Amino acid sequence: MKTGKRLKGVVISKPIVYGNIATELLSKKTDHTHKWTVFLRGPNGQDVSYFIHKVEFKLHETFVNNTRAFKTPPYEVTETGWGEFEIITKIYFPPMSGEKPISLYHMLKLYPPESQSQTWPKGKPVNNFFYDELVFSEPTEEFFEALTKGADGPEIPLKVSGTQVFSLESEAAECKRLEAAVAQVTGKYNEYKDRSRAAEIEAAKLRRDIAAIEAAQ
Ligand code: SLL
Repeated sequence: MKTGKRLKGVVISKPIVYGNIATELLSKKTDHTHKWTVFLRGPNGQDVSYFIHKVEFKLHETFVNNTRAFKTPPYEVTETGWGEFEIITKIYFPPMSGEKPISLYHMLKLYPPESQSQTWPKGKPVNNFFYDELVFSEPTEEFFEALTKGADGPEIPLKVSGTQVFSLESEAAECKRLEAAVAQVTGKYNEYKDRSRAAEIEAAKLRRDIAAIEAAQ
């Protein structure tokens, strides 16, 4: 029965990967310099259409028909062009979910990072994609059922392989890096706190000395 009733206190999140890959065109017949693909998919390359109704990519207005909509996967646009711009990816959920669409803002990258531009091998693809999670708070009963029943296989791969660069292993490694950074910052903070306390003590002592000298005059 379609009730639209929401499940109190339930939060469910779905991992996604979105972004673009670009390669330089080696033979340029027009002013187009790159071929690129912008996409939205599961981090394991898996189908995410069981909880998505439609995906819309809004390209720069210099493109013909610049809003490209897909009701079925793959959710991706491949184009050729000459410039970088922001792409808005709007994700629509099934009507029974009662969820508003979510917009993701992605900067299309065609060129390697500045620091690597001299050494970048010709024709090597430039990747610019991100891991994120769509969070559904108090989903409707029907949407909850779709979200939980549709998942097939692990949602996040255990290890990095090929183009699957987000994994539980890389997430754990990033946690370690963040913990090390926090420890380093805390260490520095304590070090500066000690130095600042010592300087305050020294300043107080100097103020007392000055007062004593002034009193003696
Ligand atoms: C820039 N602000 O100047 C950006 C705009 C637009 C890129 C980039 C169109 C391709 C076509 C195209 O690549 N536009 O003509 O179909 O860098």
